[in-house]
Amino acid sequence: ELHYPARLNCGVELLDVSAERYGADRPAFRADDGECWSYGELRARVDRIAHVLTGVLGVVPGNRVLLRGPNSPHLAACWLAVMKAGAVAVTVLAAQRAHELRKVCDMGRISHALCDAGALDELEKAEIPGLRLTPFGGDGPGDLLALCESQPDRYEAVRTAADDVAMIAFTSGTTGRPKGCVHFHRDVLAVADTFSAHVLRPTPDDLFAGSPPLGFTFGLGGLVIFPLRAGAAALLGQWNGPEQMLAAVERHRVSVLFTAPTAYRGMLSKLGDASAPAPAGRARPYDISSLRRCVSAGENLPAATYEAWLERTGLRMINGIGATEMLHIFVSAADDDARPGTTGVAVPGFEARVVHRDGDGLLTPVPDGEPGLLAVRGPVGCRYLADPRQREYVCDGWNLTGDTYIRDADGYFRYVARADDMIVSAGYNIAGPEVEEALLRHPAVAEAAVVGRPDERRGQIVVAHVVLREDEGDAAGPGAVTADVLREFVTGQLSPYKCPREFVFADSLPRTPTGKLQRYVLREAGAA
Ligand code: 3SK
Repeated sequence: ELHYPARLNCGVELLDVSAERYGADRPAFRADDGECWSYGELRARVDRIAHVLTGVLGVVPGNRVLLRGPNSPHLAACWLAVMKAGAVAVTVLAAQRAHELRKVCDMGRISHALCDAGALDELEKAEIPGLRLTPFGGDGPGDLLALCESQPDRYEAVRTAADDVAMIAFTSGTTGRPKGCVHFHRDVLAVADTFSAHVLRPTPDDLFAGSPPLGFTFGLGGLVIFPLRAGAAALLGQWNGPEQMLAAVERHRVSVLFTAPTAYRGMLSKLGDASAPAPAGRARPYDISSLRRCVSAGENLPAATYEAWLERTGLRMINGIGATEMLHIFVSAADDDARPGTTGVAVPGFEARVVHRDGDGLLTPVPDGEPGLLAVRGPVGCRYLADPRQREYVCDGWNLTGDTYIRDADGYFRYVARADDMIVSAGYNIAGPEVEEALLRHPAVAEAAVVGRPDERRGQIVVAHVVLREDEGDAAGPGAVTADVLREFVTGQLSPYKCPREFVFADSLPRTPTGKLQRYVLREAGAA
């Protein structure tokens, strides 16, 4: 069990305590252009921002401060300064548009915003009444960094309580209806002291990098909280596509990578065979030998992707399931404990089980080997900001994540589907992800989404939306990969009733800004 003192400021713990423990000269944040801030330099920058927040912008403890921008050392420094000032960070995705920002500011009662100077447009367009907006990284006299110049480089952090609110993370999940998830100062440390400390096990020599934005708690944890708690460094930037990510790993010698299964598949398609010649446009193959930990979350990791990554890189991915409601990952496994095709076991500090929920909200355990709802409890949990959906998420002290899982007899959890992604066709229960996994084994298939479409006779029929890989499609000859080819391919692996009746070929699939598949968009389009 984790024990934290009653007074705890997670910004101080992540920065000042780590600087003291591991050395203020050690690297903390790196940027793609080669800039590197040590722990000591980061602390000075954060403390000056905290002075500006409280002394110039009038932020008081408990104020909610919106943070917006692409991943960068400056954005992460702003987040730490908000923590030290005892205010509440509401980090949003750079991809969010004016009407979405308006909603977040309204629901989150945001008083101040710190925004990357390159990402101001949508926030200005949103015209949020009473919002005090300060840009950073620009060149105006009102820019945060200009305001920092005259500030002292040490700041006495607010002595927050461990149970004071540190952040509100907004999620629209895969359904498009936003919810604000409230997390305390102790929660921020708890995710580092559970998943990161026991499963990831970073060292101070690690360099973390990855694609998830800091506005998604997968990114905030993986690229700020975990490296700082371990005295390690993070490379913070934006990489558009697999080639840029592979090049960044090679150039900076990244050792810990956080990204989603789709990105791992994208990188695999650019890595080719270990013995193959360099990809077009490169003198030699990517050298990613610095990698030692590859974390996959945000979506289910198909066994085929896990195995292909292992074969190509020699590395066993760390699969995990997390949720914005739970802040980070709570079921996972690494090294010899990893079992392909499963997500893993409850992370030390958490309990997980598979349950059935009756009409009164009572939970009963489901026997091993049978599907049911994943329920989890531990040091962090769901606290929605004034939302009746709280009662659906938290029942009897357990958090119901909305995922259907099977627990194997040995305690490993096997993903089936999001509970609302189950397809019922002619009385059969079909999990879309199982069919997607079968499709993804075909070399020409880059992405797949399998959903149900209403059908008079069968209730629903199985429809597969498929994106073909450009190169593989060409190799097979244009038009060679047809619905019949894929149907036969799936029937070779799964019972015929699971086989899609219809195939829709597309150039891309609808995804949330955090990269999750929006199956509901495909379902609604099919039902219309
Ligand atoms: O939502 C998710 O999938 C997730 C995964 C890992 C860590 C955090 C989150 C929110």
